Order: sequence, then structure tokens, then C-alpha cells
Amino acid sequence: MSNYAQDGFMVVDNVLSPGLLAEVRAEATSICRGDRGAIEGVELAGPVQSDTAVLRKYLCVHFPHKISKLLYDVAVLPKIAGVLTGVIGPNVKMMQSMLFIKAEGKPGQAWHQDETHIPTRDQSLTAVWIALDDATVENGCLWVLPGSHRRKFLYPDREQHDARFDCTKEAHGFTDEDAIPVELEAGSALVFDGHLLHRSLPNTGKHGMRRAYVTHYMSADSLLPWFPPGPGDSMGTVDHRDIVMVAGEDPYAFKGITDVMRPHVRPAGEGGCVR
Ligand SMILES: O=C(O)CCC(=O)C(=O)O
Repeated sequence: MSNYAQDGFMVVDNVLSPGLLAEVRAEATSICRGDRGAIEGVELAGPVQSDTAVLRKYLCVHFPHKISKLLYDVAVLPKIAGVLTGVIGPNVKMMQSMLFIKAEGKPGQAWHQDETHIPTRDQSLTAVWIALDDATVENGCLWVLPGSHRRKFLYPDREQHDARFDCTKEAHGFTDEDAIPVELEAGSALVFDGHLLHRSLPNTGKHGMRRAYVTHYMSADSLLPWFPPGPGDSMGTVDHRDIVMVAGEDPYAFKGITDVMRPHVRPAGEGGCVR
């Protein structure tokens, strides 16, 4: 049992009931078939291609909640909202979702901190990583470095050319000998601090596919200087408003909500190449 404040992560069991888990798995397949609408990088799969063949094509689809009502609803589940208000505070918004498929042979992601990529003004970024299959060391579960969030320090990152990972840059300047794997049962979630160092290793193929639905949240009281530009913010440096309210009040509701982030397959290059 981990202590969130001290360790920077916690496991929440049974976030998805068996029935909902089955629905989300089926939805993942529909998304990858192109049946839920256009996704940059996803080809429409005809009936001839098997579900497995379709799923094997993609490592990660970004922003699936934009085209999937089911994944939108999962991101705002009361059980998740309840955990997040305990961690973040009463007002919580979401800005990102990712659907990882990670079939056999697909790479992992090198050590990183999510706050490096989604820079909240108040350092409240929190991830919810829901296992859609049992996540094991063999199929590429997450590894975390307990307590690495505590300094609220962003370790520098740089390009890496390690074949175990996609091209996500790797954070450095720390020792990782205390890293631990977090194996999860399908339907359970790992909730973790945006400053927690984490990584995943490739799927060896011994335990099948390792799908996961990942969503990112922060305090709605804080601004989010994230891309791309929003209204009255030509550089995109003031406040990202393509958000979903998950709990409480939005003190910036008067700004309105934008719809600018488009679902896409994790691209080659730009920190996301898929080897
Ligand atoms: O699921 C994975 O393999 C990596 C996920 C991750 O690193 C993240 O969500 O920040």
C-alpha cells in the first residue's frame, strides 16, 4: 500500500467494472478501425482485417475522448473524480487522453515526468493510467521511481536512441536503482503525480497485449500554458481551454471552452517515433 504524498502514486482497484472494461476494450478496437470518426494516422480498416491485426498497427492514439463518448464518460467517472478531488482539490479539469495499445514487440517510453510535457502553472498535474489488460513486467507495465516527485523538480531531458523505447526524450540526472514495476489487474488504475519519474519497457509478447487508457488532470483554479493558441492568446502561452470539467467549479468558465486538439496516432519524430 503506497502513501500518495510520500510516494507520488497509488493504485485504485476496480475503477472499471468487468462489464465496462469489456466495453472499453471493444471501443478501443472500434477506434483503431476508424469506426468512431477520423483520426489522423488511422486508416479505415475493412471487414477483412482481423481485430488483432488492426490493433497491432498502433502504439498510441492521442485524444480519443474527442471522438468516443464512452472514453469521455470513463474520463469523468465519479470514482475517478472522487480520487482526484482528494489529490488535487475541489475543482478539477482534464486536458488530455491517450489510448495505448502496445501489442507484442512494441516499445516502451523512456524515463520522463508528465509535467515536462504538460506544464501546469501550479504543478497539480495528475495522471490516471487505467489498465485494460493485466499489466505485467512482461507486457510492459509502468515502472515508477517512488518519491521522485517530492522536490517538484523537472529533470532535464534529451534525445535517446535506446531501441527499447519510442523516441520520447529521456530525463536524466538521477539514479533509477530504486525503481519498481507497478503490475496492475485489468480495470484497476495507477494514479500518479505529474512530477513522478516513470517509464515503461517493451512488450515482450509473453503476456499478450497491454492496452491502457491514460487521462491527465489538474486543478481548474490554475492556468495551463499549453499549446496550441486559444482565443486572445496568439502564442498559446497563457491558458489552454480545450478542457473537460471533472469536478467542482471552473473559475475561468467566462473564457469558454475551445475544441482544438485533434485525435491522432502518436507521430513519428517529435518525441514520439515508433520504432
Ligand atoms: O503506457 C505507457 O507505456 C507509457 C505511458 C506514459 O508514460 C504516460 O502516460 O506518461
